[in-house]
Amino acid sequence: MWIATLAAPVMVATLLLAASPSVKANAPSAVDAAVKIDNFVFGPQTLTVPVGTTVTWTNSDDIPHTSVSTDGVFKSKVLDTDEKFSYTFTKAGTYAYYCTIHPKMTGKVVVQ
Ligand SMILES: [Cu+2]
Repeated sequence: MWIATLAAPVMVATLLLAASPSVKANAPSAVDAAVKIDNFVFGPQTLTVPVGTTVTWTNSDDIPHTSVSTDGVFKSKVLDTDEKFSYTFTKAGTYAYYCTIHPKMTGKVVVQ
């Protein structure tokens, strides 16, 4: 009796924990994803998304950055703090990009 009372909430918690990742995995294809620019880093550095996803870069840094495709597929303007740039990926592939102001800042979008 005592054990059953204790076990019930634990079981509920376990079920909730087990359920949350599968809920995400079963959700319809994402239509948007985000890259945050902060402290001279694109995060996540590699973003994997389904075809048709709109990716939005947000500059959370206090200095300007850009997001420019290495292959010329997309090119943001200079983004000041809190400015955003979006691009919709309609073809599968790997899209490397960098910040033209700080070329050592690089990132990648993998479209599947
Ligand atoms: Cu930069």
